[in-house]
Amino acid sequence: MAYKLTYFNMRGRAECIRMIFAAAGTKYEDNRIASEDWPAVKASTPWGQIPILEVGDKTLAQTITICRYLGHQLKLSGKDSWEAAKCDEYVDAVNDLFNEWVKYFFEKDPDKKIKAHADFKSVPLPKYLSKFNDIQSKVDGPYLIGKDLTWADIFIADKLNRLQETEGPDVLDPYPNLKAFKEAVHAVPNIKAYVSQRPPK
Ligand SMILES: N[C@@H](CCC(=O)N[C@@H](CS)C(=O)NCC(=O)O)C(=O)O
Repeated sequence: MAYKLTYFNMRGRAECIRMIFAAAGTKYEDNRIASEDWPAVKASTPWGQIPILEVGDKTLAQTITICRYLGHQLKLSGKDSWEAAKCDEYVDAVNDLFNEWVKYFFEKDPDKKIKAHADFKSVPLPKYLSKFNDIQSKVDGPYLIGKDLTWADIFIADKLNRLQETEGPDVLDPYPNLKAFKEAVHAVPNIKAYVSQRPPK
């Protein structure tokens, strides 16, 4: 199967997709477009946005859909339909957290941004991190769903990495199970090798 991933020359939404490919040891074309080329590419995408994944002559859009599809293709969706559904649940939940994060992160007004950031840190951030920490503490294994790595683990570990970048490297310290989970995902040999040589941003 020939896979071609198209995104900007940055981590952003595409990084979890690159990490899924890395984890599975699957080759793909990492098509990183310059922002000046975006208007020409935009018209050819299904929803006017990237990332997109071309699979042979077919095109798939929407980050989570692409991750879920690759999870099934590359055997990273858990052992049964229940575990596959838990992957969806946890990714939807971390996405809810990031919907709150974007409210402060992309706020242009400096005063509103300070207030929105304080709100984010006081309510959704601890709510979601403590719930994920609790979920992980009940799993027999290092990940969130079970003993085996899933695409949801990779998606969520990448988001936790983003939180460490924006909220500070110690943001996971009050959540030891979650912190250990994030580190376990990044210690998977194929992921570790990929992350050690990826572009800095
Ligand atoms: N729901 C989409 C959102 C994709 C999205 O917002 N992509 C941004 C880059 S992160 C984009 O294409 N921006 C350029 C534009 O909208 O013209 C997904 O999850 O993939």
